Amino acid sequence: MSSPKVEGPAPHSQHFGGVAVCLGVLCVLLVSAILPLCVYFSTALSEHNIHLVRELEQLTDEHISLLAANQDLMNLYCKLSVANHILQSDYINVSTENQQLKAERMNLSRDRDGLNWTLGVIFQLKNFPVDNYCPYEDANTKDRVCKPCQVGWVLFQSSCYLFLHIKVPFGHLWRTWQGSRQHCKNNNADLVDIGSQEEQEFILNNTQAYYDEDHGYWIGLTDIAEDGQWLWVDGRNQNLTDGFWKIQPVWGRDCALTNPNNAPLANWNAAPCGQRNRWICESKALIWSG
Ligand SMILES: [Ca+2]
Repeated sequence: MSSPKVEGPAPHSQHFGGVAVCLGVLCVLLVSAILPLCVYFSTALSEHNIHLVRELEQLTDEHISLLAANQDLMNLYCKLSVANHILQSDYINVSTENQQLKAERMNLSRDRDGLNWTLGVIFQLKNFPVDNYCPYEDANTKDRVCKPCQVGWVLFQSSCYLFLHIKVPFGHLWRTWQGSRQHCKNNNADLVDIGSQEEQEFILNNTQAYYDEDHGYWIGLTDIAEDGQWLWVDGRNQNLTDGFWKIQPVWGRDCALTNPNNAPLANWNAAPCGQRNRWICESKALIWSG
């Protein structure tokens, strides 16, 4: 009889055992490799997370600060808007006041110029006829109101005129050129000086033909000092080709008169200075506003 034969492990079982051991070793190796990595990454993630939390806290703080700053800026903007509105209102008020002050300044300048004019007129007078220029407005209160011209005189531009056809209707009161001039001087005036077409036309509108066509109204123009040299009473030269002559003056006729019988702009005649005529006085207006 044969004894039972003891058999060793089967070849494929030995093979699996080896594989299992290898796998086990491999697992151990893997675990030993992964574990540090897990620890590492876990630590890293934790640190990163902490860092992010801090950044978040900083950003939150900054956000709160920015919100506060924004609120401050909004408040400041509101205050500045109110201040701007007030300034605009003030600017409009100041501009209006400025316009009013400019207007007042213009009025004051005009008043000053007018007063200087009046003073200049008064200073030229030997005696100021206050009753003629500034009659009582109210006899009870004795308040005076000054007028540009004396009573009976006519204002035109910056002058006053006295046409003597009113006060001397009769021939025996007509005067020579010198006598007429003296009458004007006695009234703080002089014979009229005609310096413009407007003045010439004004003169003609206030005179009238009388007696005959040789008679007119003496004006302040003569060549009595030097024949042919026609001068106004203020010494100003009058060219024979200018002015409003009807015809060229001839020798022996040394004083000029304006003649209502002639055309308005071909109007002046020369006449003997001793001829008696009506006359026209002119003086500066006492009040003149320019
Ligand atoms: Ca004049």
